[in-house]
Amino acid sequence: MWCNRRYRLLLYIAVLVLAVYVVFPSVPLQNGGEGMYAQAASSFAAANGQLSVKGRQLVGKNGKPVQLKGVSTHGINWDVGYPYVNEASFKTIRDKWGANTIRLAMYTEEYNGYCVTDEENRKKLLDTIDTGVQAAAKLGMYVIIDWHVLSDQNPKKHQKEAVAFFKKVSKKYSSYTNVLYEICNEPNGGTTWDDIKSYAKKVIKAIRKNSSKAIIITGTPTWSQDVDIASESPLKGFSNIMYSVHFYAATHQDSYREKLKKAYDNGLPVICTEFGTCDASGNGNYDFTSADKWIKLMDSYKMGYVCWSLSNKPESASLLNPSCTKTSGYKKSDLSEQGKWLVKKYKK
Ligand code: IDC
Repeated sequence: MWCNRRYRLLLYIAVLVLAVYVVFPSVPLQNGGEGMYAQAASSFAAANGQLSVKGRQLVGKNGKPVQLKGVSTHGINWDVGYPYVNEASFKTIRDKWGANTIRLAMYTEEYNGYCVTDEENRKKLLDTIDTGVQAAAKLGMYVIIDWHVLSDQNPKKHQKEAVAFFKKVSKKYSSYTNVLYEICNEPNGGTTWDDIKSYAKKVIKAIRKNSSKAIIITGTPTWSQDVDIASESPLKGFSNIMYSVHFYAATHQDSYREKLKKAYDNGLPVICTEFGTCDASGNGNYDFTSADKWIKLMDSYKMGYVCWSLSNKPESASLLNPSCTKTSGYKKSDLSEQGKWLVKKYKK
């Protein structure tokens, strides 16, 4: 009798355990060797794992092409940028918008940018990056840490700070397979490809000491438009390097798409880490016809792209309406015209 009761109890326990496994099949698979962070095994970043570059194509751990579709924050040094860096926000973007990637844009020289601010603010910037990386990891999204060179024009101007910054973050995130490093947003003001290459070599070497495989993306001359120039003389001696092309569809039309075609034909691994559907000022009218042409071209290359920007700042490039004060849980009515267009593209 006692024995029977004990067996019955064991049976109940066994059935209960089995039931839990049926209801939550992913529980024992979490953390399945995909870096030291918890993420759902079915997620995009878990499925594709450590990315690498094969020829001109970005591929996942199984060697199959991976297309990143992302959203960039506005500058995390501004209050139109950092409040949107939170897990609930990224979850909305993942689930409702269809994005698999977040870009954390950290300006270097604009207001409170990393190279022109004090230690306290630098720490805040690093904390925001950490919030973003952890949230993305948890949600199974890729995350691009962007050193947002803009008014400083030539990345060599803050090369020392860049090397120190990337040393720090690549060490901190060395076990994270969902982190990509973008080492200079948009060189401009006549910065040559040789300047960029010389800068890139230094920063890449610093990152490679901590992370042998992470994807590293370098900007290209003239606000990251001249991928054709980069394709004629790419960096040598490193692996998993990509080159960024940026466009704002109302300004950058056929002749700029030709540059991308040329780079692609020359075998350059290109990724679009920033685009908008308005003009290059981030304002003006939208040109969705031109934007559609860009998307079609990039899709034909299985190339990744990231849209500027997750903000309610009153400017055309914002994905949210100025009247939207939420920092997560965005509804369709909260989206700008560009936001609505983006969701249609990403969710298809
Ligand atoms: C713009 C922002 C704007 C901000 C300005 C700072 O949208 O709110 O005041 O930067 O200079 C880029 C840059 C990106 C720009 C964006 C739109 O990478 O920083 O953001 N743009 O002008 N390249 C082309 C366009």
